[in-house]
Amino acid sequence: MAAVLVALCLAGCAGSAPSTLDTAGTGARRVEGLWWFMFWISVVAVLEVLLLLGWALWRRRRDTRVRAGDAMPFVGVLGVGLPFIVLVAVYGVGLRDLNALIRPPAGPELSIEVIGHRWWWEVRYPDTAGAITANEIRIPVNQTIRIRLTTADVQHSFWVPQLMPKTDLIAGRVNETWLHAERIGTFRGVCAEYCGLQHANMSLIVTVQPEEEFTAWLRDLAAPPARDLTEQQRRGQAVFEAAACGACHTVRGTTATGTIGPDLTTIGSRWSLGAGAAPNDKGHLGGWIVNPQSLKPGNQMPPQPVPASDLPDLLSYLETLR
Ligand code: HEC
Ligand SMILES: [Cu+2]
Repeated sequence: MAAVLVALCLAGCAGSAPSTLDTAGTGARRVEGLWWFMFWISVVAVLEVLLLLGWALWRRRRDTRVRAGDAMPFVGVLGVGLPFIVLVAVYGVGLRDLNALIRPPAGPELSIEVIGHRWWWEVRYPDTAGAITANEIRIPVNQTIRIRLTTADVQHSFWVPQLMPKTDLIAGRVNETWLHAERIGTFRGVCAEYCGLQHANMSLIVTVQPEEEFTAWLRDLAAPPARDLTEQQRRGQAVFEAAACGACHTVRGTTATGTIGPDLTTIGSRWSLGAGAAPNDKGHLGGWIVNPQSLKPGNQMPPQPVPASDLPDLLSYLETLR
């Protein structure tokens, strides 16, 4: 049993899983502080109980004439008084942190809208017309970001453990939270509310960048630079526009304006396919298009009957969308 627990802990600690104890955001740091506070209180409480138990066993052997009433001061002080003080203290610290988490440390400098879908994230920068992407968020470092959350279908929950605590996405309402990243890096986010079959494959990546890098990225996202397509890539674009893709997907600057699936304007640079279901390389992209159900069973994209002879052209076109 102990060996299993140790193995589980090592597996959990050694991997690259996003840990709430390795924080890079103001909100998550506060939660981490609360975690350690409660951890050390628990350590002291367990030690206290073990010490008293040891002491009781030791004393019982020596002195058999203890009367029940002798224990009353102990029960009063250590059994009632101390737990009361500890619980009130934890409650007070918890309230203080909750209160601090409601309000951002400074006025938000940037707004982002996140819309949950089964099973992917739509991401919009409402202050920059046309800046839409999916399953990834980029933000400038050391700025306060307002995040407005809603859902297109069922309930989801937005959680980037290293940066901020969870906020639910609830149908018919907009929840607001904030994010303040303190260092540059890439942080994984997940859906933290069970939302159906592919709940586990509903991840996103938050990339924290220096401000100039972020501004350049946002500009290109809103107005993708003109692309010089080769003959093959141009054939691929024709395949894309002739197939059903445009009914569900948007590629800005083309006839594809669907909104059922993720915006594909920058699919070529995305970190994954299917919100973390598969790596984004040519092989997986081809497999995804022909049968997305094998890589992410149950997802909302049906298999696409693209002829094998057209697939290489389509793939080389999709790779240019970055
Ligand atoms: C009926 C709607 C529909 C059609 C038609 C459709 N897709 Fe999709 N597509 C989706 C949905 C929904 C997703 C999101 C699936 C998920 O991650 O759960 C998706 C995801 C994708 C992704 C992964 C995007 C990402 O960021 O992870 C790619 C690439 C893609 N589709 C390409 C295509 C191509 C190319 C075509 C045409 C040959 C096509 N799709 C046709 C609905 C559709
Ligand atoms: Cu979800």
